[in-house]
Amino acid sequence: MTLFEDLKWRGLIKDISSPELEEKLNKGGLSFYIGTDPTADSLHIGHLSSFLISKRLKDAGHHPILLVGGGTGMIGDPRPTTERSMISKEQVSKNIDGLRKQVEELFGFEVVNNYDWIKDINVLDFLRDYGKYFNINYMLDKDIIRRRLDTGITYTEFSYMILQALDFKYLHEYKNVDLECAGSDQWGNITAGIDLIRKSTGDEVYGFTMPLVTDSQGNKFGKSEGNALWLDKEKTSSYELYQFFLNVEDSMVIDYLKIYTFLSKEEIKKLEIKNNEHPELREAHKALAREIITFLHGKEEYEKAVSLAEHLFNNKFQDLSKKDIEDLFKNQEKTLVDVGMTIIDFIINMGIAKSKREAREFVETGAISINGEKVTDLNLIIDSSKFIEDKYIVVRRGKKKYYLGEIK
Ligand code: 629
Repeated sequence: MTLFEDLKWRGLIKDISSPELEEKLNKGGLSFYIGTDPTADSLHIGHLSSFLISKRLKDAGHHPILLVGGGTGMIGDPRPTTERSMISKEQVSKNIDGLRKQVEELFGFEVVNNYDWIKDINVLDFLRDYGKYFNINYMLDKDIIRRRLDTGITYTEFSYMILQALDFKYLHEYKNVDLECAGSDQWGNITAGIDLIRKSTGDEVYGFTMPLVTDSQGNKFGKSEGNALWLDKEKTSSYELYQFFLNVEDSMVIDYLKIYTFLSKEEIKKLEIKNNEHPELREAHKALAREIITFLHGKEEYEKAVSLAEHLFNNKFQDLSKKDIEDLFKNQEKTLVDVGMTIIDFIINMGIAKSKREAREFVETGAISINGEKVTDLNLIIDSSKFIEDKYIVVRRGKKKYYLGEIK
């Protein structure tokens, strides 16, 4: 398969500026760029697919440049609904440091910052050298802008596309960049750049986008309980990623394998058959989690995530660390408790039972376990030895209900 056929097969091509691009992509040797604004100090799953495309292009012999938008990040790319709140200049520069480090480590791309050239353009040059190439009707016709006309858009955000277009022109002139790629929400900005370069220099440059990744309902993919899944393991643990990918919809898992992994067509086909014949084995899901976590955080982190999942499955917490407990029970409410209570008072304090009678019944029927060990002694004292690293205590009632206690 050629690079282009592979990208198509993976479902990674949505818009493409010209059919000539196919041959150019297959040939190799293009310098291309992808941009991201420093809205946070880490990328999240929503960014990953387009960064992985860039990695695919890199592996096929093209030269990738990541542009971090130190300039554009101070303006904010218009979203379809409402104006963005501006982020402080200090925050922008902190975020850039985080992104630069992460991208260099994960992807090995050359990184540039558009603040370096945008900061030197004065307002008169901006209007004369760039503004003159932008017809207002052309700008108003861009999808995102059209969608904002009802709710309103400031001149600041309206100007954003000119900045992104001049980035492309700058990188074309100074870094031989001939291609910009991104998610499909960026199509308007990419074509603005292509048109600016054609009008101002006569050169033909290219762009393509990939579809935004969604679930089967068309919702943006990559949020766990409404929160972003970050690529920084201090913000989102490998265990949380593992759980997330193990639970993606069966009907979508093969699509995600194509988008998020470097597994070959043959390997993915095999997993597709397994997923159809034995969905309960979750082989495709496990491969997805394995490939992504190993790529992002390494083999050891992946193995740790699997091991934590097994600990939970086997109800075994004795040998875990504080951090492990925090990863496992991230979304669990914690109850602050005193050391030295009897098991009965402890159960009531933790909100597991409403009365002593009920608490005794739970213990007598063997429904309670502490850190994975079944409690049978009605006179057990919950002393400090019961707290993992002098901090947490995990209680399970019945088969599924967990409670987390923390020393007061
Ligand atoms: C200056 C800024 C440029 C080129 C690009 C940019 C950033 C661009 C943008 N990108 C999104 C972001 O920053 O807003 N205007 O979060 C995001 N991107 C990755 C994908 C995307 C896109 O980083 O392209 O489509 C998400 O999948 O939304 O000269």
